[in-house]
Amino acid sequence: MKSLQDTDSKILDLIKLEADRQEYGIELIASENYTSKAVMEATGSVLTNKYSEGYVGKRYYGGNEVIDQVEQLAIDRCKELFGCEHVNIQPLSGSPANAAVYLAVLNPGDKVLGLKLDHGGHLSHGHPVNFSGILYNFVQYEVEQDTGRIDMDKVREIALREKPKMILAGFSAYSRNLDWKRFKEIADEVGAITMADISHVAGLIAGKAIDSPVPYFDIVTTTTHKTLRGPRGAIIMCKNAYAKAIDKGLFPGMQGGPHDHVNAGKAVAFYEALQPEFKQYAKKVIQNAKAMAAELMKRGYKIISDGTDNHLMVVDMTSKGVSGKEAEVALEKVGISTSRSTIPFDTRKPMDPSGLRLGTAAITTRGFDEADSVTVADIIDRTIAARADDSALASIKNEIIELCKKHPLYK
Ligand code: DSN
Repeated sequence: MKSLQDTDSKILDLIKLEADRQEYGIELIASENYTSKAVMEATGSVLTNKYSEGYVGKRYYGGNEVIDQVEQLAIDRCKELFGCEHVNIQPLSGSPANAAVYLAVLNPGDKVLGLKLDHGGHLSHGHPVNFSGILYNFVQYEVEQDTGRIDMDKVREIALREKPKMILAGFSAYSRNLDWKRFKEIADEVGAITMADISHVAGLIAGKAIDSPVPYFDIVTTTTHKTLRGPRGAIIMCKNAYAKAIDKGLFPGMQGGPHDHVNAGKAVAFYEALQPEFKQYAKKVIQNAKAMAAELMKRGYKIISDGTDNHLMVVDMTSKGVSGKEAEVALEKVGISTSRSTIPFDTRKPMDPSGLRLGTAAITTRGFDEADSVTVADIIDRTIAARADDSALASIKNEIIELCKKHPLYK
């Protein structure tokens, strides 16, 4: 068998270029992180060769005695990590996980409450262009214009009025903690199923830095590659009462063969997240985000909800006279990766919205502390101010390379 070096130098060179980009750039995309080499070894292993449709001990293919052990290990570790009753570790990613849940517990046309996309929700939480909004009757709740926060009394009002079959709590761009208990109380009042999508904050929950919906909610989905720092993929946790429906919804309902190499990577990530250092990591992610947000606000940047409780913040860049896209492009020139974002009640279009979403999961993994996070805020501010000055941007880029060298990643 030949290696990449022997067969495809083009792809090998591109991988090296991307490794350099990651090593010498500052990653502030809130949904990204750096996995360990151990996670990458598992995902790059021979497990990629196997077909194993079905579940542990009940496969539709032979030769699965090792895969069964891999999957069972991932399940056991996940249960220990999150304290869930049941988990399906096969979802390929976040949207398929959510789709499998809907398929398992809803009928097309059923009513669901979910947070609106431009208020911090996710496409798969009922946006009209997404399968979720096309197949199901999502009613969207919002954040308040003056506080940037979800008002739980309003969620209750909507729930009492709409009587949804399911209430979905979760986000991809909301920087405040959700009141899981209150969501559950409201759901109980109207007889709704509770579903949480903790994709963004799963690592913070696993590291016990913020509260978990697992004790309260019927179903909890999460991707595994954001703050949880595993391979790209997802899981669905649920109460035992939903286990059969969820497993059937995922396979054969939604997916075919699981990606066993990725599931092995998930098992490694769960093991890593069970170690005491991961608790420190989760705590530091939040400290770094708070430090960065405070510094940006000190410099006149408007942050939605005026700060953060988690790893992310959404900055209204129009407070500095630039759009989210202009800011993203300027920052990319100096080696800082960010993602433009709509802000609540945005008057601009999604391709060029008002906001910029920043997150500290990745920089914390490479060892940035609060002082470094303040430095990053300073660099962001100087980059935005110098966005038309190529020589100033070139010198900031060098500064960033030096900062990254102080915190080596894989090299
Ligand atoms: N694309 C992810 C994010 O950036 O939040 C969510 O799917």
